[in-house]
Amino acid sequence: MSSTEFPQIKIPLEIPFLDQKPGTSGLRKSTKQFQQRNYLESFIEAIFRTLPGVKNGILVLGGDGRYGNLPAIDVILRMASAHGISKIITTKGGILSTPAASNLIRKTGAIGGIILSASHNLGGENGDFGVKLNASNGGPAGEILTNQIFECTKTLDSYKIIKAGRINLDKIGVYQLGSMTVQVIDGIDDYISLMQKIFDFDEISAFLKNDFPIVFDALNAVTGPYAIRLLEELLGSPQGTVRNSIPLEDFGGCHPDPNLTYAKDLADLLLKGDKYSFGAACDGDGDRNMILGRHCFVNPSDSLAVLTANYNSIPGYANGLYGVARSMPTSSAVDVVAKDLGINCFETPTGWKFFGNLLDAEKITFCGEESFGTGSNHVREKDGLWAVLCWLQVLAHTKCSVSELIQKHWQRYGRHYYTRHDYESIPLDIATNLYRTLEDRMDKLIRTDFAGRKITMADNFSYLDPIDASVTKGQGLRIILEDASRVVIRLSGTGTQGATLRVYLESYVPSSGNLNANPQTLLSDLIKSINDLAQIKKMTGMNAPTVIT
Ligand code: VG1
Ligand code: CO
Repeated sequence: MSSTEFPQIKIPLEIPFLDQKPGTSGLRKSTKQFQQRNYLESFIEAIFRTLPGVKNGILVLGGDGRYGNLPAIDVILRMASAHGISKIITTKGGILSTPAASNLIRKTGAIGGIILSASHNLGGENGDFGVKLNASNGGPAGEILTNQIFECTKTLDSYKIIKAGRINLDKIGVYQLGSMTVQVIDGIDDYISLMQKIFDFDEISAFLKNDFPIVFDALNAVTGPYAIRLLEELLGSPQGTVRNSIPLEDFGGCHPDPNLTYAKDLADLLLKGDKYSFGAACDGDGDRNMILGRHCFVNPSDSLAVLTANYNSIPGYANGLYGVARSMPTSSAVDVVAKDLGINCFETPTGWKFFGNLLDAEKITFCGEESFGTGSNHVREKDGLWAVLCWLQVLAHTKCSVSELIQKHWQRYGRHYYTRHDYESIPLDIATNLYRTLEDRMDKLIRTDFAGRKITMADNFSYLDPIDASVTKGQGLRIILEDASRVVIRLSGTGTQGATLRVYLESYVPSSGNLNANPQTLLSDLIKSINDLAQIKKMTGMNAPTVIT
């Protein structure tokens, strides 16, 4: 095909203001904002001008199926061609989970990937949309690159695109767009074969068939087709095991955030009913996971600790772990296991990109965040279905129920009681004022009383990356007490309505203590004290958090 069939045009740009939050590996905004003229194009132009290797490079492209995905893919394909990308690998229907995209980038030697998703935020015309950029290691673009892209958005005056008809993504095949090849692949296969390398499917399958009924809720988001293939077709669970399995543009109204509030139907099935022994859900783009057992919720911080303690049940890791890492607000449950195993445990700021260097340098094998994120060195993103398979493998290998496994864990290591309180949609000025006021007081808090104990440390968390020696400051206010209890306060970087304040609370009870208290009760003195100290109720006018985990 001659290039005259695809004339390249340069469109002058009135730059919309892209108020990308510093440090985020993409742009996440309301769908309405993305519909503004030139909004998507500006950000994509900045990416193509900044990302190394664009000329003649391979790029992976896909999304979680939410409203706006297909038109965005069309624009990005035509802009990629105009910028000299040699090949785009995309998928049938544009459906590609974040961990599957990470795998594809690594497998194909791509210069990176663009994932269209606002992750766990609502979708649809009244929901959110997002563009996430991943680098050539398969992980979220790091601070340096994202800051360069943001700088670039400020000076754009035009963008490049070719004129061409829309490629039909319903069919697998190879297409030509100007000088660029578009390869439409199935998108599921590569991920499934990666899982088959890590797990013993026969062992899991035999275990499930022996009276261990499971249920998975894809919340009408990206994981449905992956979960059907894995759980129903390969592991032999009955049809219907995967609920809400078809990715829909508005997620069928589901809020694709796998927690006790937004995945309530699933939670009720497990916590109140007796039909299932195991339940799980993933978020919009498939990188988060929630694990439930019969009458039992697995806190994500505990999940990381339990998987670390049982790593040798999983064939892909049976040779040992390099080390582990957790984000700062994640509970210290995994630290205790790491110590017992004699491996390093790193503490990073919130956000998966901070694990990238540690994974690349083979300092860690497992990592996780309290926000329902668990993953390993198999890709450079957190991976929801991988975590589900890890749990099933460990249960199959140890022949335990979820609650038995958790109880045994606490009996051995003690329990890190943990909760997170989210206050959503606070007016920005109020949230900033609350945070700044507390921040200003941090120095003076040391050695004062808090919940009947002395504060031994109070600071704003700063991270020195052990690999590239970069320093990231201002990652959350933490108050540490003499008994190692912790309270952490952060402002969310992913919310799109006003500000979200997150309060994280943790207290350790040794194995000789009460291991089965209600976390809200056990942590009530910390909850009250931080409310008093930061004046959360008074300043926000909210009597209770929006979400309690
Ligand atoms: C939240 C979580 C954080 C996670 C991030 C992206 O960020 O707390 O742990 O890495 O979402 O997850 P914040 O800044 O809102 O607290 V996802 O599923 O959007 O890739
Ligand atoms: Co996500």
